Amino acid sequence: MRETGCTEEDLLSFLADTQAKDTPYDRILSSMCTRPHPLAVRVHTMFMDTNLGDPGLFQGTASLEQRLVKVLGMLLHCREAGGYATSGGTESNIQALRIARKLRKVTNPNIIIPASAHFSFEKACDMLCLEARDIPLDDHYRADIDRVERLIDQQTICMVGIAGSTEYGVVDPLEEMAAIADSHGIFFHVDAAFGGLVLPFIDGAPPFDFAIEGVSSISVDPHKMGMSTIPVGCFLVRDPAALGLLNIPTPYLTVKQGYTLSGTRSGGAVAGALAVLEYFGREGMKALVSGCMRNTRRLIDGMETFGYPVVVQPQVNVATFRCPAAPAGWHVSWTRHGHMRIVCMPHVHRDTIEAFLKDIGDICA
Ligand code: 0PR
Repeated sequence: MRETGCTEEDLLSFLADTQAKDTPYDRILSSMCTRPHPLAVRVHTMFMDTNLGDPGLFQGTASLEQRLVKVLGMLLHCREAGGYATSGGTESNIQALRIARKLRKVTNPNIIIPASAHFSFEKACDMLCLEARDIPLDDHYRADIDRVERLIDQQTICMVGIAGSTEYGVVDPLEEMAAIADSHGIFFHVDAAFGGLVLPFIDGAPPFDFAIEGVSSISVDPHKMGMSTIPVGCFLVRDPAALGLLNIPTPYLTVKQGYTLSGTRSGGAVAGALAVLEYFGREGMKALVSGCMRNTRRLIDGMETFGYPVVVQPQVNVATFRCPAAPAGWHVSWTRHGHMRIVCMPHVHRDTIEAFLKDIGDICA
């Protein structure tokens, strides 16, 4: 550390120069995050000094968190769901597995999980000493329902399904999976970190949430399609009492026990997330999602015109292509199977898609 501090002017100039090295969102086609809504930024600033880790001190902000849980619980068809604002899908997925582990005490616990699952589950299994049993995928990159049952045994504590997979944007056969989990009395967690704020706004989308009877818990992230600031996810459980399984004593805080994984947590992004959802309402979210889905379809049409077929028809705004290389200056990502992957987030406007397609066309020419 410097002995004497530098001037604010020098510091801000250094920070601005450094920030200029970041890739601007206009060129990012690989991210599930996006530029936050201006309202989220404003509200985040308003609440940035609050600490939800000690909710008795910030009762107003804590009530906003509970309101966020209520809004998302109702959207996902469980008015009575319990939950809290996490740092994102990773924390929510870890918490789901912690609950499942406490519900069924066995000596060598395993979980049944689609091979397409997000890598956060690998972290969770490592931390919780769980064996992960992969469900092979079908031709549509979804969990192959015919291969689920045989993976289950007496040591299985949880099954996971994905609503809007990270790489291919597809939804697992969740109703069938839930029925199997239910028939074995197994906790069933749906990772809707991405799809949870997309699927409710698409007409004809498959059921994925608490409307399916066997669904025990859900991860849904406002910091993805909810246009909030980072970090805010939400972990929801059908039975609020399940959260109590995670309680540990917090003797010197304003509340005497807590179930969250993180300790200190800013209320900034949480209040911002709620603000965006209230400001948009279902209509606004539907308009946002429709735009992203329209752009996804335009991208697919355009890519196919150039002879780069879509790998699988996505159910959310994530498209994958059999295409060997991206034009210079664009950030796409590549799936573990070597397919080009583009996420049509709100910052990826129609103009952006057209500019990308033009550059792809120039490569072809
Ligand atoms: N579950 C699913 C289905 C996800 O897609 C992700 C993240 C998670 C859980 C974990 O969420 P958190 O990262 O909030 O803990 N999916 C993206 C991914 O890993 C996250 C991301 C976002 C990656 C922006 C890169 C990026 O630039 O691909």
